[in-house]
Amino acid sequence: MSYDFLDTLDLGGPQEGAGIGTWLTTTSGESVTVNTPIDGSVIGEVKLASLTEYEQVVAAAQEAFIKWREVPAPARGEVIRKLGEAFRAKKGELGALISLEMGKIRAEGEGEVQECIDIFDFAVGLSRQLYGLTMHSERPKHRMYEQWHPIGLVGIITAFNFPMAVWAWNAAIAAVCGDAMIWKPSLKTPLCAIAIQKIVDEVFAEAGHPGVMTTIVGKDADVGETMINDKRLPLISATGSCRMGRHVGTAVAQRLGRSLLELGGNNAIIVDESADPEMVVRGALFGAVGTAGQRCTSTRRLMLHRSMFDEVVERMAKAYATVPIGDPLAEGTLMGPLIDEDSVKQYSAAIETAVAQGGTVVAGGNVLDRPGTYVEPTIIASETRLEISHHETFAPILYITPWDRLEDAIADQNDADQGLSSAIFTNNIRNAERFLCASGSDCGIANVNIGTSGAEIGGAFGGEKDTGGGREAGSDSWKAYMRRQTCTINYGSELPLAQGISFG
Ligand code: UN1
Repeated sequence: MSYDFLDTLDLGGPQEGAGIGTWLTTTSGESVTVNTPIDGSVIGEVKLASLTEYEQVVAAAQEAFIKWREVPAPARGEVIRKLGEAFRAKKGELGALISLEMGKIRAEGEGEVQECIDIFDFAVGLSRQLYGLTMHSERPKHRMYEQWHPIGLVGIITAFNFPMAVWAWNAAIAAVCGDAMIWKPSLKTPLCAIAIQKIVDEVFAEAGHPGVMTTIVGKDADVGETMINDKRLPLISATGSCRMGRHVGTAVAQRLGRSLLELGGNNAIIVDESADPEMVVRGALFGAVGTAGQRCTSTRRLMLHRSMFDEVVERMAKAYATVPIGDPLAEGTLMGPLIDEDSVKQYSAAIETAVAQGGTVVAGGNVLDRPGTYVEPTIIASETRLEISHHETFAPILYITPWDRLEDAIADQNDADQGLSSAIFTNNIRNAERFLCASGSDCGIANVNIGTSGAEIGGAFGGEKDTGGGREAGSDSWKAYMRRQTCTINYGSELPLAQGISFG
């Protein structure tokens, strides 16, 4: 297979004369082979960095930070605006590369690049809005305010499923905040990272600030471990499994660093008796089948009011049977492959367990007999909740159960280790508000008449409990990337003490 769009993206190896803004020759002697999940064929070989290169990258980022933090924030925003333009110019090619390396369909690949562009735009505006509060001092002729300064070097660790957008959420915000950063992408999707870094290199070299955004392709065991334990990186922003997040969070806490964690989800949609069944089917289909169920926001559970159960299950099963599965780059495909064989094994094991626990497969359930890692999107129905539905399987498996009382449905939806995304489909305003109130959904994201996935960048993205508590992207998530300073100024000629203390 030839992939013409790769010609437009510069994915070549190191240049001569390593320095800031160039690619280093690696000394590890190891490399990772990149296979496309489309048919398993090899699409690249990427040399892995060792700790020697890690030191060089940190040194480059430190040097870049010293200069970058002095640049006025709106001028930093101007560089991000140019980065956004560069992404716009290559949106199709970058989207196709995501499909090729990760397996999501073209529309979703391009959607992910659009998500990068959106956060760049957001960051440009934000660069003029890094506001601090002012306070009234209790002392006469005193003034108090708080200001925000760049935190320093940010370590960004990302997963395979959003090989560009999650980097962009972090990188765009960190950059306008005045930080420099080191990105360690998933070893399953290093080509996406290289394509991005090549664009970044050009934009930042032209701006005179090479080294603000750097990438290191290395193993968790050496580069990853060193990053999370490195005091020179005051903030580690990590996206991935709950197991990974627990490890990262513990290591960073041990050195009293800051971590921003965006981990797994076990996201449910609740459907009440007033909901529009057509909207439910469309919302649940995108939520559960989109990205082949490999989003942290993917819909894992569909909880139907008993009066809706038969109708919605039947409609869902029909919709699932017609999902075109195949090459994610081909026109008309709705579901591409899973990322690798290991994911296929987990998919099969989860279905087997679900059936053993009393679940009925009402759609899908099979691995496709063809090259690549293709499976059928699967629905498993049961009268009561299956134990397996407490676990996040990164695959298109949807568990459906009926409910009679909204209270029970909300309690059941909250009965998950993770707390990322949640949704209710209803036309009943009382039920909607019941779901959104303090004793309703316990997740970081709660939607009404929208599925659990596909959040916009303008909101803060993340969740509670085992999801890790971090918030990335929009709203005031930028505060995680800066340090806060409270300043008190005495413009009088007396020295009154706070709390009215008289001292000597
Ligand atoms: C993820 O799966 O890690 O809300 C991120 C969504 C996307 C981001 C998902 N905007 O589904």
